[in-house]
Amino acid sequence: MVTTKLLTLVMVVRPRQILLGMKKRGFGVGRWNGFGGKVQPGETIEQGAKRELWEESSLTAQSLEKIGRIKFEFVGETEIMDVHIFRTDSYQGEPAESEEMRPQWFDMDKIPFDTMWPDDIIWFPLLFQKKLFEGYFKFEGHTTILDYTLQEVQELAADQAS
Ligand code: 6OG
Repeated sequence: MVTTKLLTLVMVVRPRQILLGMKKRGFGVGRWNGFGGKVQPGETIEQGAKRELWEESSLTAQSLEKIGRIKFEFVGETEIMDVHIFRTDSYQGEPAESEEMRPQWFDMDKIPFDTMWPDDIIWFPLLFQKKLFEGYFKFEGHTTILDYTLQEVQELAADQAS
């Protein structure tokens, strides 16, 4: 049976820079990524996104813009990761290292794609162009994309699990 796991990913931006965190443990360890994790029972996707951002970076987001949704399948695994992606440029606090993440600002033209999930280089251009998008990536292991789709969309579905 295929199950779906609801996850969040928050991209924090300031003029010409983006904040990424080096994942220190767990899924995606050793890679730079936005901040996020599993949505907990009883919270909305956006609440989960803000909570994870705060837990992992010490930043409080005033508002999050929903920018994308990507479903990830890993060959041989029955769980689909349904990742809801947000962007924010309005936040409070200073990024601080947590047990899970070591945050660092990167210039938009110096993104460390070599040490990121391989899908990122494909959808980051849409993030920078402020386009909304939906995608699906099929992975073999954690480094090979077997196939994918990525579309720009006019709007994203409301905050719901399906
Ligand atoms: P925890 O297991 O740490 O949440 N995530 C991905 N992010 C990118 N850029 N590419 C992927 O390609 C990803 N798969 C998962 C979602 C995992 C975090 O990693 C993100 C979550 O923010 C496969 O709680």
